[in-house]
Order: sequence, then structure tokens, then C-alpha cells
Amino acid sequence: MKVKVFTASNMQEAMAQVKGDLGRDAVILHTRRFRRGGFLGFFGKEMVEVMAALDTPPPAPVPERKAPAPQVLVPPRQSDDDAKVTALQLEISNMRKLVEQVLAKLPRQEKQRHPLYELLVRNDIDAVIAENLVQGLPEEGPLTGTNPAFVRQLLLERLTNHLQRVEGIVIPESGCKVVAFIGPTGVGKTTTIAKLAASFAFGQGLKLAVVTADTYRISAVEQLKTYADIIDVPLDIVYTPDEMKAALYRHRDKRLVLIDTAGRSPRNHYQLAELQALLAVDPYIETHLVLSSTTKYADALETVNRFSVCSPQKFLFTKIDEATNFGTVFNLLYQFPTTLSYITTGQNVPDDIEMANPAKLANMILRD
Ligand SMILES: Nc1nc2c(ncn2[C@@H]2O[C@H](COP(=O)(O)OP(=O)(O)OP(=O)(O)O)[C@@H](O)[C@H]2O)c(=O)[nH]1
Ligand SMILES: [Mg+2]
Repeated sequence: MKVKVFTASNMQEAMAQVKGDLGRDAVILHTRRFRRGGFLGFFGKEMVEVMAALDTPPPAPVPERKAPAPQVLVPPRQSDDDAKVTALQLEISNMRKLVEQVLAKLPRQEKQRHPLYELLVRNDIDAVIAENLVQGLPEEGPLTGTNPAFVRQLLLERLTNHLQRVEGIVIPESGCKVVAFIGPTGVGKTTTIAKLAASFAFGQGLKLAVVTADTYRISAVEQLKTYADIIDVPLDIVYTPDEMKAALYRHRDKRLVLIDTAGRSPRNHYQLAELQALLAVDPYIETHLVLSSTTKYADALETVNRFSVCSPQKFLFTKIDEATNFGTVFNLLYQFPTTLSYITTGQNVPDDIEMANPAKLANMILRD
């Protein structure tokens, strides 16, 4: 990794230097304003310092898809490996799509599809994934003598097996658990935090605090402040990684700290690098990537890929109540070896949140 420090009189100039020197893929690690010249730090010219890095990793081997491993809590943000695996999986998925498009253009031999394949694709399960899922399933119907309910049950079991990695927030016996929620704008991060804060505070009587780094809009802070006041938990507002560190230190006596972050556009590298720097202050922050289940699979894939720089350990799906099907949820969990934490099912705080239930989700995927 190449790390360099740039100094300029304003942020735009500094960013231009970063881009010119390290290119578009550079990641901003740290920014700071300071005064140059003047007397005792006063009257000097305000300058900006930006520390940026460019990662030039060697090509990694393509990971093999394995059967879901028994749930082990992955040590948070150990390395960039998670991000690389995520990027590779996206690459594989794109290649698969390409192959599929080419095959679709070849002169077609009439291929008999399994009837449940059509149902999966109707429910927005990716065509290649649907093909894998029905492979080897017995044909149903009077000619084969196989009971359709039995075949459906077999498929349900296959779906359920792919949804086994489920785990919410686990509070350790001692010490403080810190969980951050990241994701695109408007997916429901703040509302979800309010639901979780209420259920941990009221349901389990847990001593907790909420920290928000969403300082872009005044209304964002006010939204969380209202919830924090009602639930009667402290709320800290942080602007910089140093302030984040200080807030976490201040709340070290709590059992749980929930961190809200500003919604980020998956396409904005600078915003994502800023978010990455904020969460890098403590390697034990568990990060949940919040995704709306109403998002199209292709968009959700891109979001997961872009947010992989923040190495999220878990996915959390919101707006299950608004989704017409659960294709996106299933496709992502099939594609990425990531644990599913919660699903949210409406706007009501604190009721509309639950631990994901694999069998229930699988049934929802096979809706006619
Ligand atoms: N239907 C439905 N709406 C939800 C759910 N969760 C959140 N919302 C709504 O989605 C909207 C956005 O929610 P927020 O919690 O502000 O989303 P956010 O991700 O914090 O948004 P930003 O801070 O702007 O990035 C609000 O109107 C919420 O009430 C859900 O599970 N179902
Ligand atoms: Mg918010």
C-alpha cells in the first residue's frame, strides 16, 4: 500500500493532488485542517492536510463456494480479505451473467425447465441461482408419480440451507459491544437503531448509548435525539474519527453502543473512504450493512460491492413489508458468505423488527 500526505490551501485542491498523484482509486485515510504561519497558531493561513493511500494488492485466488459453514463470529475487520472476496464474488457473478447472455443468443434446443424454476424466477431469484437450486430435483406430476408437495418441500429445504447464517447482536458476558449501521440513504438505518435501542433498553434492561456520525442534516440528528430522549439513552454526536474514539471511550461502561451513520451513495468514493476512516478507530466495531429488500438485485449487488471497503460483517434487510418478493434478499445471501442479522417489517418503533427466521424466509421466497 502506498500512503502519501498532501497539503493544500483548500479541500478541492488537496483532492485534485490526491487524484493526480494516486489516481481515482485512492482511499482517503485522514483529513485535518491547520494554520500555517501566524502567531501562536493565530492569524495563520488555514491549510488542509489529506492522508491518502493506494492499495495495489496481488491477485487473490478465486474462492470456492462452500456449503454454509457453522456460524462463527468472524473477528471484525481483520484484514482486507473480506472486501477482496466480496469483489471477486461480484466479478464471478458478472461473468456468470455474461455466459448466460451468450448462451441465450445461441440457437436454442428446447430445454425442459423444472416447473419450480419458473416460480423461483418469477420471485426474482437470479436465473443462474434458480437453475442451481432446482438441479437434481425430481420432476413432479402424474407421469413421474412424484407428489408436487414433496418436491416443493425438497426445494424449501434447499432454500432454508442457504439461509442458515443468522445472528443478531450478541452481547458479550462482559465489556461493551459496539455496532455500526451503514448503508445507502433512506434504507432505514436510523429507524432500525431506534427499534434496537428500545428493545435492548426496555426488553433486556441493558445499559446502552447511541452515537451518531450523521451530521450532514440537522434533521438527522434531531430524528435520533427524539428517539434517544423517549428511550432515555444518551446520544453523542461525532464529526471526526477522533471524536468517535472519544465517544466510544466515554461509553466504555455501557454494554452496547449503537452507531448511526449518514446514508452514503455507493458511487461516492470520498464519502465511503470517510465512513471507512470513522469506523477504523476501533477494530472491534461490528458493522451491519443495511439494505432495503425493495432494491433491485443488480443495484443491491453494486451497493454491497462498494460498501465492502467498510468490511461489513452482517447484512440487515429493511422494508420486508414493502417488498413484492424476496429475490434480492435470497440472491445476496446465496452469493455472499455473510451473516443475516435482522429484518424489519414496518415503520413502527420498536415493534417492526425481528430476527431473521430461515424457514419463514424460505417460505416467503416460494410464494405463488
Ligand atoms: N415500510 C417500511 N418503512 C421503513 C422501514 N424501516 C424504515 N422505514 C422508513 O424509511 C424511511 C427512512 O428511514 P430512516 O431510518 O430515516 O432511513 P436512514 O437509512 O436512516 O436514512 P438516511 O439517514 O437519510 O440515510 C422512514 O420513513 C422510515 O419510517 C421498514 O421496515 N418498513
Ligand atoms: Mg438516518
